[in-house]
Amino acid sequence: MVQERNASKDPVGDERLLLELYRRMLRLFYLEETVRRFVRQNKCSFHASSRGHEKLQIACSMVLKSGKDWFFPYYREKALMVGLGMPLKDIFLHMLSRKGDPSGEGRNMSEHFSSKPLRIVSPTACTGTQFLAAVGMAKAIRYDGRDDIVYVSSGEGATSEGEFFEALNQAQRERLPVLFVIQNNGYAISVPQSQQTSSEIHLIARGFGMDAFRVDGTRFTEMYHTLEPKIAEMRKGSGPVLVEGMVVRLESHSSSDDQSKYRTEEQMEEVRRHDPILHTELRLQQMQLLTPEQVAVYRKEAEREVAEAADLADSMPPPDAERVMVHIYSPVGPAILERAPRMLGEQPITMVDAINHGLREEMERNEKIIIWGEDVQDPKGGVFGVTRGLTERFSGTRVFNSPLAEASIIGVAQGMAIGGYKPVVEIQFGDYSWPAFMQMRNEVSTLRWRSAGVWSCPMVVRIAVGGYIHGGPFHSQCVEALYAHTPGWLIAFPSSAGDAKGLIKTACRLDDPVLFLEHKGLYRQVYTKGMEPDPDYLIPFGRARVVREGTDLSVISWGRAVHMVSQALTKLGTSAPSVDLIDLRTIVPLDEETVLESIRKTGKALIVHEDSVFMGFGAELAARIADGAFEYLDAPVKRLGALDSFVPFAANLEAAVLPTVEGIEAAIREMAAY
Ligand SMILES: Cc1ncc(C[n+]2csc(CCOP(=O)(O)OP(=O)(O)O)c2C)c(N)n1
Repeated sequence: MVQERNASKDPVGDERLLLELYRRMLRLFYLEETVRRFVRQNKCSFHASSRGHEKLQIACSMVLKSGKDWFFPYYREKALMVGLGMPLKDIFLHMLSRKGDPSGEGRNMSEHFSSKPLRIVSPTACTGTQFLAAVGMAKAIRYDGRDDIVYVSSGEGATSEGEFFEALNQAQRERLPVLFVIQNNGYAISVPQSQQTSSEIHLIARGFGMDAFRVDGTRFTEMYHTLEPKIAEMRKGSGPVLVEGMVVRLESHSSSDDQSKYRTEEQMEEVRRHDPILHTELRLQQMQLLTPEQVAVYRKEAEREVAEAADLADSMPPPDAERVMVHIYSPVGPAILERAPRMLGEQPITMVDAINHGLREEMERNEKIIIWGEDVQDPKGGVFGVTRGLTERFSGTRVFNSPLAEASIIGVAQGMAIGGYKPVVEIQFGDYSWPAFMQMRNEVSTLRWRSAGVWSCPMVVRIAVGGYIHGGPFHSQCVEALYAHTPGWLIAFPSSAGDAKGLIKTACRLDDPVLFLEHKGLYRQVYTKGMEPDPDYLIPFGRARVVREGTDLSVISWGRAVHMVSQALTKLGTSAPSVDLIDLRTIVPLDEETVLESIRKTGKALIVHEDSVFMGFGAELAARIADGAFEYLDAPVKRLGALDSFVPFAANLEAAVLPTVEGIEAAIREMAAY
């Protein structure tokens, strides 16, 4: 270790801080140089250098508390990792995607660091999605009454994403402890900031009423002096802060980019004048804190440290390919005692009541369950009344309205789930789940897997779906097929009150994200009513219900279509074939065995669903039947669903597109005659 020369007081009041900054920046420098070499050697396929951002990132690591505060970083933050104390070997294991990579065992792209002990939550490559999860984590911290701070960062380009605005809005409205750190290097790949916005990032945040300011991110003293007191205030509950750090990008956007195509040599010359490391090195010498000889020793020491870590990581083999499917789902399921339910009361209940009672019972059992969504709070209790009475029973802290922003509903739920809560959120209509699709498809679904089981976000997303309510093209969609195509989610789609209660209760106890699809045409239907199962009755996911047994034809269905099949059979009366009617109840996991067993008995399969036929979930079922029961089939597998159209508004047009009882009747007759 170098002996530092005694010198005059530095501007921060503690010269050790400057020396520590320098030491960490040097580590970063050699780290980036070594990664560059690994890229040239084809050992690393994605490198986004943090050179030019390092002072801002390390300053943040020095004003925040590593291991206590929470970090939702982006892909250009190696310097932050060094600053927070991530072991250099771990950084290389991740950059090289080697066995033992603690950021995700080689599943996540390099530059996406994660660490449970350092509270660095595994990021995705999506620009801007992280803002909402950070807000959710800050909410969890607020609920716990702790004084941790949540750091979330991005470049200036990513602030054009809607999630950024949604996050500013919610963090400020709830005065949550989120530190937004926007690293403005002037470019989003090749796009200059002038093509992103006519405003300035900190001014945008001020528009939300947030405490926001701009600093020169290449100067330590200014940043440190500005940030330190702000952080202290934030710990006392002053609310969110946004800092726009003006930095430079010294390298190309990434190893896949060549900035010489859009930045001139003169521009680069100017940028290099702001090199944060050279600046500090010069300053330390001007302040007589280090001699040129000591600078050389500091450099050598950092270079050696980095080289050792790089060699160690480089000696590791690639990750185990056999484990690639591990951690898509949790290995832990709820303990379910399989038995017939004990029925409560004298009167049958509707599906709305069943879900409401299920939620009520689970909230009583688990105080971590928090419900939010558009209009869910009392007195309205949801546009379909499913959550009615729950705010009154459990308070507005546990059941409340969200802003009208679906990406926020899901993104914030992810963060709160990571923070140990169990969000049970509502998306008012399946048709409006699409603003949240990025969160559902890339964030929530992948978290457990991409972090190799280190992070998870179990939650329930209730979504009202389905047509036959004259809701037109934007209040009628059946969304199961699009979501079933995304691993990581479990999907329930009940057709009766009793099943709805048993399944929502299980959903609330599962350790995975669950999509709970509720057909709004069934909510208050007389034919979905049933006696109420007791509070201990849980239905396992992946267990279909055989609605009626028969020998001639298997009909596989779910949701409202199950009732339409029953109605068609009633209409057929004595001329009906003997039908095995299977209600899947859950789409994921799929009870393939019950389906195949039925077909082995009947030799014929008709799949009936409400969603359109092309690429509907019936296509998957038909393929599985072909794979698993081909030798038993006496007829081609038939699918019946909506036309490959949108659902129109006028009653006669709606009837022309969605499946009809008459159509099902005809299909059953046709199959029986085959
Ligand atoms: C949602 C999304 N859209 C596009 C991309 C592709 N992309 C990756 S980085 C990037 C530019 C981001 O620039 P900025 O936010 O300024 O950060 P910087 O890389 O400059 O640090 C783009 C367009 C992405 N990863 N995610």
